[in-house]
Amino acid sequence: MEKTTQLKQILTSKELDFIMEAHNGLSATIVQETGFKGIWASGLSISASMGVRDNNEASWTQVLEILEFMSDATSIPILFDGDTGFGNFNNARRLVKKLEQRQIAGVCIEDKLFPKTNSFINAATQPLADIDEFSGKIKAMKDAQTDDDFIVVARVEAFITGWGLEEALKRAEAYRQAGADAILIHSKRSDFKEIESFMQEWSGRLPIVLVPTKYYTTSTELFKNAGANLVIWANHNLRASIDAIKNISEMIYRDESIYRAENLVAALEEVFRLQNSNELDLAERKYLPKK
Ligand code: SPV
Ligand code: MG
Repeated sequence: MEKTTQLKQILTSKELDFIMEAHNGLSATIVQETGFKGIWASGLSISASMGVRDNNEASWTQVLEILEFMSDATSIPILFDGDTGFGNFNNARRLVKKLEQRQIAGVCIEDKLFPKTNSFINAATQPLADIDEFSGKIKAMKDAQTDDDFIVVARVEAFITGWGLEEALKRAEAYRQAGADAILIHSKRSDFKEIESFMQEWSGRLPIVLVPTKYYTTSTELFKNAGANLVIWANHNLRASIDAIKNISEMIYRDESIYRAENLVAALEEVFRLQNSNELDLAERKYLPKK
């Protein structure tokens, strides 16, 4: 099944689904092998893994290169964190074309301004996009897609920037009317309250996507009961890798030896397996001249 169709089914199915963050071809492969139905190509994680900030410091084509590796390595759908669309409607619709060419299943754009800042940094001072401008951007993106099942998720940042329920609902409804396939309602609170009130009023007008990074103590059951369609675990592979890299670097630095580290890291054979080295071995036997 096409990756776009897979993502559409995930979003529109009755059951609550989960997608997991990845930030390169290797982590995308691992997410797929784990059993997740889809991948979140996180802006935070991709930028951090590139050693830059989540402020559009990496250009959109640099990010596209990473996405291409992620997409080539996997067969489950990737939902790309497209930040604010890398410019106005024109940049955003060109992004859709380029994503489709790489079999990326969908993109999420947030109603802030380029260059964006991560939602958990100085959130209250972040300006929101003009509703009409952002709605035009969504329309242009939906008009640009050639695959009917390509997904555009509109992310509402009203709660993040200190606005209330009314503003969040007004924006979500405008984005629905502009043609968005789903609404990501984001929150920086450590509880589920404002999202829950939003979901009650929203009452299923479009599928709802949640990112519980800050309200991680909320039980998944509550997301289900509130009627959420998709939960994004947005950054835990990146954060796990930071700890793993720090620990092993420190050990080897102190020991001036890799003796203790050997049994604490993945076997080389596992690295080769994840790279699908076996396939090249077979291909060489098939295609290289016999000696
Ligand atoms: C990301 O993963 O880059 C996101 C989610 O946009 S958050 O960091 O929660 O804003
Ligand atoms: Mg992001």
